[in-house]
This record gives sequence, structure tokens and C-alpha cells, in this order.
Amino acid sequence: MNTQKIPFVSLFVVLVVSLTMIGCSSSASGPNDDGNGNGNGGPAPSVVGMSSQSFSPANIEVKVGTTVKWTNGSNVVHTVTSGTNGEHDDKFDSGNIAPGEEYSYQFTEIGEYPYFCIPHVSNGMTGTVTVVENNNSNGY
Ligand SMILES: [Cu+2]
Repeated sequence: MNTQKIPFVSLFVVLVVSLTMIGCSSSASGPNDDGNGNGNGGPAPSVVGMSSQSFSPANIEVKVGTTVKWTNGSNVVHTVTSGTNGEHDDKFDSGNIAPGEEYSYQFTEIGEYPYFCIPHVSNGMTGTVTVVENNNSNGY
């Protein structure tokens, strides 16, 4: 009799490797990174966390020029995709953010930026970044 233990183990390894590669591909997709001027004395960065089914805080208000960073502290893959009702409006899209990874985007124009997570939009995983004028007029 042939007990097929080795193929079973290799299948598991292949699965783990594929999942890792899916996660790594996120860093390569950044076609919307316009205007990443880091040294212009802009507002401090803001951070939004990601739990298993939600953004936290889901709604934030930042001053124009702020870089918002999303950090995936959960154990599932998320995306930060601009748009509403699951329809991407092509403003920004993180691609897959694996557990432990992060995504940053700088908001250079005033406005409302609704976004969602592609895998979990049907579970209500959505958020909004509201970008307001930087009214710090004291020459700072
Ligand atoms: Cu998600």
C-alpha cells in the first residue's frame, strides 16, 4: 500500500506560498501616486486601522495635503478602494493589503472621498475621508 503523505504536505506549502504572494503584490500597484511631495511641511499623517470587517475610524476629517495611512491589523486581506456602493471611481486603490501591511495616500484636493474594501463592502466595510482647507494661517 502507498500512503501518500508527502503530496499532502506539498499541497499545504503551495497554499501558504500562494497566499504570501498575493499579499506581496500589493506593494507593486500604485498608479495613482501623484504628488507625493514629502518635504513640504504639510499636516501630520493620519492613521486608519482595519479590523476584520471595518475601518477604524471609518470617517475622518483631514487638512488638505495630509497623507492618510491605512494599517491592516487584522488577519484577513483588505483593500482601500475609492468610490461608493462597490463602484470604483478611479481616484485611489490600494490593491490587496495583506495582514500586517499598510497603504498610504496623500490627499491634495479638498473634497469628500468615500471608499470601501472590495472583499467586505457587502458587510458594510466602508469609510470616508473628508479633506478640508488648511486654515492654519499663522505662517507655520
Ligand atoms: Cu476588508
